[in-house]
Amino acid sequence: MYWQKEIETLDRAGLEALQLERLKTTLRQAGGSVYYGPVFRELGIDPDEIKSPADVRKLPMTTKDDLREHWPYGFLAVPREELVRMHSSSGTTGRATVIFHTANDIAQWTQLVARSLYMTGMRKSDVFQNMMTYGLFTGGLGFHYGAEKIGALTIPAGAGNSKRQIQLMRDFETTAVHVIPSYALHLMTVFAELAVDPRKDLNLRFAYLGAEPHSEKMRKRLEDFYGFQAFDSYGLSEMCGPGVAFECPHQDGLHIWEDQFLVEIVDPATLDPVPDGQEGELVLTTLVRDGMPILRYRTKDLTRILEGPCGCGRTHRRIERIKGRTDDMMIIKGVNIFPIQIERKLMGIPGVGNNFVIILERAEFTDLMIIKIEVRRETFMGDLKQLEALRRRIVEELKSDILITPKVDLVEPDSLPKSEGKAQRVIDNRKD
Ligand code: DLL
Repeated sequence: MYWQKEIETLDRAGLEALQLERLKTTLRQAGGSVYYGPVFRELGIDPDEIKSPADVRKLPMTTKDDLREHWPYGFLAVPREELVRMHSSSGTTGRATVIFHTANDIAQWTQLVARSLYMTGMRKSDVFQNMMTYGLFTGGLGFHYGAEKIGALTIPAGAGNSKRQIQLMRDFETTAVHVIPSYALHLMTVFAELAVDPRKDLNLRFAYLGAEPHSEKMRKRLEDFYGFQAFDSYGLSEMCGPGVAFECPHQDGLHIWEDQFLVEIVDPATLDPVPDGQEGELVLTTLVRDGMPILRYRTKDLTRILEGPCGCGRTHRRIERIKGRTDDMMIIKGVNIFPIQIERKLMGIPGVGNNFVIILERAEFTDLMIIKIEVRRETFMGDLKQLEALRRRIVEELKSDILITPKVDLVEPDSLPKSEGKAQRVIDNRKD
């Protein structure tokens, strides 16, 4: 049941000793980069003075802006000819950052993904359809290499082309898929159009959902429809890509692979560490990256450490499903709201379809939240009174959670813009 048993079950003392050794090596490596070299000299950082993984706090934090300002090669810690691959972040929040890998970096990352997939039950006999974009985005190639390492038959389907995806699943008896959750939701409409029932007509066993926030309710909805078991997969290109943290079969949080990353959770306002169990921003340090080591990277992702051991026997700590990014937070009439709170409510209401968008407007100095929600075809075509009842129910349920009253518009299935990549859930038309 383990891909790398010794590493996956290493006790805390062993793990910390490994982290310390790797942190020192990383610092020596990073000190050679155009960016970290002068920073280390200015702060007087000496790798030999690092005595425990907790000493990571002596190091400066790194932000996306630092990566952007030293674009493209400022963080390189090896000569350029050592690099074999470039990837980039999806750039949903500004100019994309680029990340470079040596052959060893790719090998380490491949092991992480293989370890994660094996943990969920993927084996050589599986047929794995990778429905993520191949290219600069890490979701395609990152998973591809990991699944091949296990020996699964890997279909590089890429994103989009929904009908072909379904055809591939049927023709080759796909057992495992990797998909962005909002796209998996959209695909449900296409299944209905083609009158294909995944539970009866397909052989899906596992799904890997990642790259964007999604709720437990969304997982349940997808599992009910497709008949697979869905695992949450977290990662970011700055650390490598997918494979940073992953759910095990116990599905109570995501194991974050601490042999390859040092984990901190900090208060996003003060940057002070928060106690285990308390929510904060995830900050990560690479421990095995040669090409482009990154120290104390502010992910902007909000989560918390789940305390206590996991029944699967792995010792790497677990984080809770990501709640969202600090920059996704909407402030409406002074109330802080995350898109996932709205998604979670909507996914639990029967009759609600597979897509929605939140539009923020400002009229007469007052903020207005409009939510356009696709409903199921039979609901949309059915009795107007029932449709109005559904609309009212949605407003009431949302109001009880987010404390403001949104304007809800129910729209036809398939009428809202959809994306093959990460969904854009919020359109903010407010002018400051
Ligand atoms: O999204 C890497 C990835 C690919 C992860 C495929 C999982 C599957 P980036 O494009 O750099 O990399 O975006 C990273 O996406 O900081 C989170 O805000 C968000 N994100 C990634 N996975 C999850 C998840 C890839 N499981 C950013 N839950 C991260 C919530 C996620 N948010």
